[in-house]
Amino acid sequence: MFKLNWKHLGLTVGLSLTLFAAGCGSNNDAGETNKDNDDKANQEVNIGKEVGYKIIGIEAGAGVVKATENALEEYDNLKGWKVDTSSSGAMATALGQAIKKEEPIIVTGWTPHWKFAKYDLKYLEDPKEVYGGEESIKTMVRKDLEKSAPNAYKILDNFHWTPEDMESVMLAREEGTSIEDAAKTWVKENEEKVNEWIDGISQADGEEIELVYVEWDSEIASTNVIGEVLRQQGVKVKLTPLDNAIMWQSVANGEADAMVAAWLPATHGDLYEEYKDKLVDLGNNLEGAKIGMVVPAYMDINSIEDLEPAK
Ligand code: PBE
Repeated sequence: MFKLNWKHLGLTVGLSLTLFAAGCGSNNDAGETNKDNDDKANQEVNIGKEVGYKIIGIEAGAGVVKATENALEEYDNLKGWKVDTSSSGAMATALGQAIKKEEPIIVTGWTPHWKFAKYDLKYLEDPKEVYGGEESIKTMVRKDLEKSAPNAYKILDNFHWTPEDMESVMLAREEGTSIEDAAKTWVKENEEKVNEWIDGISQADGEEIELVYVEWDSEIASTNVIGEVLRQQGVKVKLTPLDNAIMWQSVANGEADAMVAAWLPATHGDLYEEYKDKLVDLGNNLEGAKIGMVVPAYMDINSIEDLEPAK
């Protein structure tokens, strides 16, 4: 009780000082202060209006696009908003152009991604947790791969790296290196890590493997790196880009051998439920992934809940 009174007293004194200071300001310079306030009111930005109540999406089949469509349903303030689908490349171009002009933009984003190294960005808070929390990326292979390609299977099972590893490959490619060279360089410079993946592997000559992936920057990086390691061990490797749902389906029905692009539990949760009984889950190849709405750090907004409803 006693303590509380003292706190109150402190607050009162503090408040009076603030009022006093504010009072002094308007006495000395009343006109100026009013003008400032007027300007502020006029400048009141409506981010929703500025971005046309639109979120820049990527490929229609991506989990982050589906999650964003869910967000538009879940958040009352996002009634009337739209998510534009295109491609990961188009999203990155739009983001780069907006940042050049310091214009507002909202994109469907994910980590790991080179955009966080290149630009100052932030995730909008998602109090309803529509985008889920931290995710892992998992490796899924077809049934019986262990029998037909035991060495490749073991290497895929051992494949595990960090968001920083993945980002460095993505960044090299973004800066103009071909993905083949970026993957080779990473493998060369990370011998210790790669040696753990190929530990105990006898040369896998004669084994063949088809890796399927989606042309997202993160998956281009991971698939090419593990592809390069398999190749160096004598495996004949084919990389096939597909749509997300088809990627899952092709490994589940045995048309393709493996994928290292399963984002779980949330992003690809629906596809996992559909196909999990037909797949062999080789566990995480990366921890610390995330998806969400991403904006440039200069935008004066922090939460999805603060976006204005469409008019
Ligand atoms: N992504 C990258 C994918 C998973 C990997 C976030 C664009 C998706 O949304 O499905």
